[in-house]
Amino acid sequence: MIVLALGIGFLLGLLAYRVTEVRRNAGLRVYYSDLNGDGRHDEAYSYEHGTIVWHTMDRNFDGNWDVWYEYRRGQIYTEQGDENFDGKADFWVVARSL
Ligand SMILES: [Ca+2]
Ligand SMILES: [Ca+2]
Repeated sequence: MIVLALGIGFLLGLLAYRVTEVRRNAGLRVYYSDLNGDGRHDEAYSYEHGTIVWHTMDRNFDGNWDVWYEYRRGQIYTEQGDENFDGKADFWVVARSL
């Protein structure tokens, strides 16, 4: 019963994030979402053996990622952001300890 509930919760989560494509390669899975419905991916979550390792977003919907989160042990370790959308990170925040 718990497994069924978790499975349903996972599927509802996918719908809530408008997952449009899932790519698998060995232990890596990447879930892509189209947040504004224009047919292009705007957000991606990468999982390695079921644990999140990357999350990236295209906040201005220009087709280029502009914020990147790196996870370690399931928690955000670094955040990089491209605030002026020139393709280069303008800030980089590293977690104090993990
Ligand atoms: Ca889009
Ligand atoms: Ca962008």
